[in-house]
Amino acid sequence: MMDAEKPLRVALIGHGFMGAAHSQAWRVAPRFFDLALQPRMALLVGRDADRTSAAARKWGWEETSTDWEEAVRREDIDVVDIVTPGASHAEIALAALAAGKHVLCEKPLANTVEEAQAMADAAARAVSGGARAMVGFTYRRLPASVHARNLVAEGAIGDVRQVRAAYLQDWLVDADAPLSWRLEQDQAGSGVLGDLGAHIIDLAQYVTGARLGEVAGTLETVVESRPLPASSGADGGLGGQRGTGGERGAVTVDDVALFTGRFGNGVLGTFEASRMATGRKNALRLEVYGSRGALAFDLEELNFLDFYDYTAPADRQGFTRIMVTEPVHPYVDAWWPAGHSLGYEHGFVHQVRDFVDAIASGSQPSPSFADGLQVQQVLDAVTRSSGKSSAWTPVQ
Ligand code: SOE
Repeated sequence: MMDAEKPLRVALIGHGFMGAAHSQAWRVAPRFFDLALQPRMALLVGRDADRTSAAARKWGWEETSTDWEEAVRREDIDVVDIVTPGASHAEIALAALAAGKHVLCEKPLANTVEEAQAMADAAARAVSGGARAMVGFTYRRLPASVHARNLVAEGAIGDVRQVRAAYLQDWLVDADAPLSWRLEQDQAGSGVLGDLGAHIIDLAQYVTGARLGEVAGTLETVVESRPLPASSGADGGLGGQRGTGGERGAVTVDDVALFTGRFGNGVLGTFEASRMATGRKNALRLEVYGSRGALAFDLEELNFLDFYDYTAPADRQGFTRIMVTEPVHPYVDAWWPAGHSLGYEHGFVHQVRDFVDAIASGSQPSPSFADGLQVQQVLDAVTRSSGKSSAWTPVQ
């Protein structure tokens, strides 16, 4: 039995938007879940000493550093949590795993399949030394997502016939929204395909229990140059920031990604990811249609799951809006009484709960780095397919 008071000393590498979400999760998870190990927010790492110190004071990290390799070297760090731009995921994760640290890495796992493969191989090697690794697809950790997966698995909608997934934002509709690392190939690996497309690929595969085997897609850069940012903020963009109004730099990634996928069981799915969907702020929608019913999940109404029972008498068929806020629903009993909603940040808190549980029990975290590699292979297949007039392209 693990000592429930044994600390799990965490180093967070990065402190942009995901730094805030992960900090909140490390702080809140032990207050709402009985964890077998007690996370300690030991070290926050960032490039700028002043900004990192300010973030540490704001979110409750004990120490700061501007050197991620310190987090990897220190014997008094157990977990390295990576929330940097994708270009540094592999380097940091490989070093941390080699040092025997547990690693949590934001999505997408890496910028290339080669990097993701190296990370998955390193995570597999590290298991025998006790280290565990997880990739951060948090939307599968919302109660409605888990409930949807359970309903599909128990046959509530019968055989899956078709899948539709979209993840739409509009923070880049303005051509004068400034450049940021998310718009540069060498930093982000891809644009909306990896940023939002990765989420709907993972969620569609998680809910249906099937994996994509081939895809045909199109990537589009709608605005090809943008004003250089007024400041070098870690997350630039994401709405609100203005450009310098002067010199412009090239956008080297996609703004819109559209693709068709065929799952291993032959089922077809359509996928849309966009940062140009005016009025859509964080609109992820997954629809799964089956022989006996259907499910629909909308992130902007994440406490609900729409369910259609095709076996009901014809005079009373219709989509039922399930409020996924009952204690019987996944994760909910740790929070509030029935009907009291959860939010975007709770997926991150549940992620910490599940990661700490896996570390404490020695089990394999899910999604693993191998799962992250498979999503990277889908992203790569869409990219290879794009420009081939959407030819079907095997995922490999
Ligand atoms: C920006 O598109 C972003 O922050 C994504 O990078 C996150 O993964 C998503 O959860 C919210 O939107």
